[in-house]
Amino acid sequence: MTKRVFSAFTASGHLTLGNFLGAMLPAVRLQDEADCVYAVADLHALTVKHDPARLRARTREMATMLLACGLDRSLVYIQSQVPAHTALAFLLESTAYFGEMRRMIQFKEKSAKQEEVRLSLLTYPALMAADILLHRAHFIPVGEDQRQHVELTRDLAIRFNRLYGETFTVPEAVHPPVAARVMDLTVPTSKMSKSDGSAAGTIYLLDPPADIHRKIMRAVTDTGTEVRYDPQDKPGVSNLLAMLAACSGQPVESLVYDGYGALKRDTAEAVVETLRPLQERHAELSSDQAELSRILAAGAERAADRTAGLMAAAREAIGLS
Ligand code: AQP
Repeated sequence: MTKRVFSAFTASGHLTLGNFLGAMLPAVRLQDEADCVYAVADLHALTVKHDPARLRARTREMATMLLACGLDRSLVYIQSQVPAHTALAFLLESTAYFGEMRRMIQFKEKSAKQEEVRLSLLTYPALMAADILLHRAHFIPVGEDQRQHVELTRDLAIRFNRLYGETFTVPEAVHPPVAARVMDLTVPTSKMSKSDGSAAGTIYLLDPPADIHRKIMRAVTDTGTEVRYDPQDKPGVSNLLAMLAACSGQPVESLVYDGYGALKRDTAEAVVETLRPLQERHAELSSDQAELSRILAAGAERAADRTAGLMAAAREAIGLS
């Protein structure tokens, strides 16, 4: 049986090298062996303070980037253009417990940083579960930070199936072997993030080569001069080694360096060369906005068709008429 794959990217900022190595590159590779669907999660971006015009622009930029990085062989669409996502989310909110939502690490971390916490920040893992379950996905390529949300999705699917009869496929997260958690270059103990990091510590996929070189050459390294992969004791150096391994395709153990300078130069070069084709394709696709709108509208229509059966089954199982 062909395996089904789904993943989504929140339109909360410009995509980063963390998003690329943690989820986009694995997603591209899965296309050869599975039926893949990828979405821009614009609804997830409403869970924190946002600017409407900026959200609209970022949603399109992100969709363009997903197509540019090679996912144009998959079904790509915008989450809010398929109403079944929010319809199924309510059925899953009605399956989830307040206690388990409150325990989500992302909720704890993000809510601690804000004065006015939107209710959707608490409940959005049910929407994420709906995104995944709607497509009856077997595998979810995601970075390490999303492990807990995929676990919750599995719990909700199992609970719903037990209470109302076999409806959902129970999915599994797949993480890349290296660079599953790319760290901020200036604070290598924090995750590289689109909305929550420093510009100096974050490599954005559309950064010009000179910016990438500068950010990597200034990356915080660890005390001592030894180059060794040890994320616990040497988080800065290990982050560079993981980025270099993921971009060059070489195993991390094979990367041998005498000092930090050469490691930084090679890492910067590898990142620039990895992003170059993606940036070129992004420029081409961006020059035809009408074509982009057509691709996304067709994607949303196909996604709505593909998910209608599952949505009907979930409604029937839970007792809606
Ligand atoms: N630093 C990272 N290293 C590896 N993978 C990462 N991902 C995110 N950051 C890293 C993976 O990228 C995919 C899309 O993530 P998302 O858009 O759902 O956002 P997120 O996980 O909440 O992380 P961000 O990019 O930092 O966004 P914001 O700023 O909105 O919180 C996921 O598979 C994620 O694991």
